Amino acid sequence: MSSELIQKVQDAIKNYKKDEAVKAAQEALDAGVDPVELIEGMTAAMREIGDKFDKGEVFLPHVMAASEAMKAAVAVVEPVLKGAKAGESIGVYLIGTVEGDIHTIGKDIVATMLSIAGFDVHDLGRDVPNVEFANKAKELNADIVGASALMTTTMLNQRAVVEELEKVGIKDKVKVMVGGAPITQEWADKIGADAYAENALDAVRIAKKLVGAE
Ligand code: HCB
Repeated sequence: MSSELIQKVQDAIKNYKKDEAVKAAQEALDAGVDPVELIEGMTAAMREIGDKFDKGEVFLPHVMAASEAMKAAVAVVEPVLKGAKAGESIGVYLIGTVEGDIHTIGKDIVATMLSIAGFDVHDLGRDVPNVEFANKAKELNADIVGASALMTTTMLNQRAVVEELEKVGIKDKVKVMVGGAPITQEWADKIGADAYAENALDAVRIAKKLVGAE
């Protein structure tokens, strides 16, 4: 039952049907589907669209329509997740999508899940200048800086963020976590990041470990 309802949301996203995605997401929640499982299902649907785009089977307007449907469906699930938010802050997590990159869906999901887990999350948004990550991290005395990059071109700015943190003298005080579709553990190691997270659940688990909350 639960998988059928998740499938319904996935189909709506893959068919670019925003209203249906919203309706199906609400239906799934009402039927008691786990909100985290629901978001994971949506993520898988979005990845399929990305693969099709890669193969030239769909084009940018399709990707935009699917991402609009996904964002609308995520918005239905978010209040439910936020209702489960933990009380006291376990650390300050500064997150943003790197300079030159406007992909926000994954970053937003990570921010929501971290916030539910008890982090005090500050979201810089998208296309964030490298230096802004460093300045804001210093100002907030952040525990973790999370830089999201979805393109092979913009992932280079994750390295630039690490360098900016070094320049303002806080690289040894703050942990850097990197994520996004083209990112790997190998890349994280190469640029001197402290951690790589493959998805939002991973991000929460690793972030908790980094601040000693697990
Ligand atoms: Co976009 N796009 N796109 N896109 N896009 C990608 C990323 C490509 C891989 C598609 C492809 O070619 N196969 C590709 C990049 C190729 C490359 O590497 N060079 C690409 C391209 C080329 C572009 C444009 C340049 C297209 C154009 O204009 N010609 C343009 C970018 C402009 C720019 O940024 N300057 C563009 C635009 C768009 C939109 C606007 C249509 C839309 C984004 C809407 C939005 O975000 N508000 C979009 C989308 C949706 C995608 C795909 C299809 C899906 C991305 C997504 O939302 N995935 C993507 C294909 C793909 O990723 N395979 C495609 C779902 C989320 C939930 O997964 O991986 O983002 P996620 O996040 C995960 C995970 O990575 C991790 O946790 C998240 C949750 O589980 N994580 C973190 C992410 N950040 C983290 C940070 C942390 O601290 C910790 C963990």
